[in-house]
Amino acid sequence: MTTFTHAIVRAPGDSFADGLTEAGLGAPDLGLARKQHAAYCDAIVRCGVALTRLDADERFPDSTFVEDTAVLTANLAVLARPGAPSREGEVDSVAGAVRGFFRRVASIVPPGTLDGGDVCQAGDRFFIGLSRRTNLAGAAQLIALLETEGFTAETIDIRHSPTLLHLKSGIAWIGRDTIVLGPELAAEPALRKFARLVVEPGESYGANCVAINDHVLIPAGHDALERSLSRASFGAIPLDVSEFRKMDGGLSCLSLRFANPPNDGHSARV
Ligand code: CIR
Repeated sequence: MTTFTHAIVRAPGDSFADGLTEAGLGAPDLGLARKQHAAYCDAIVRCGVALTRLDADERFPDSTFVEDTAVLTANLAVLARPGAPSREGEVDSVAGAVRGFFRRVASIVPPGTLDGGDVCQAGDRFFIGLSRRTNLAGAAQLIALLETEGFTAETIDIRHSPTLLHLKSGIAWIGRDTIVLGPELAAEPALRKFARLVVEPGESYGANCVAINDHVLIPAGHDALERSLSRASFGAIPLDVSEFRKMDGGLSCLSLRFANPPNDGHSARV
């Protein structure tokens, strides 16, 4: 498992409630969302990660979900091209931060679309969700880029699932060859080789957890998941992300995590 040293985050702006959502859970409470975001940032710092905090951007209500704007690997950063037109412009300001860290920066280009939430790294393998946001062209571009770095990558089609917005809404790789899986992807053949913690049907939102160094951040109230992580010797940190859930987001979407990229001060676009 990569030891993460850095993460990029962006607190929700005043326009947060205008973002895209199909959750049907009501309008988010902005004050509470900001408190939950602050607690999330504190937890990441406790996991040993230094934060780059981007300014809130009122033009883009969903821009707190920074994970969707890029895919960060050891040496290569890929700027995504979000599939929702209202989110496309989010990439520019993240690109500035990413270029400060990475020597090799590439971009998904039209006709490709790709949301970072559809990209799950499992060691030297990547799984890329084909979703309502990520199309075949975007996935093919990312696969070609990842292969230049020695990774293997394959797609998982989630377009049949009415409940999964992104691949990582339904799976999380947490290290030690272990994947947390929601019921929607429990039978997915590409994931059979991993040790699997399948969340209970009532806790499917818990599949969007995120491993950061020695801890797994999980949504609060997912007690069965917390117990099964503990049985498998993973330490869980439960965090309340109720207001982000109302906007179809969760724990992984709120940060872009990476490890000591080798920037020699000469960022280049490839
Ligand atoms: C959206 O629909 O794009 C946002 N409201 C939620 C994005 C959540 N991102 C993620 O799961 N990676």
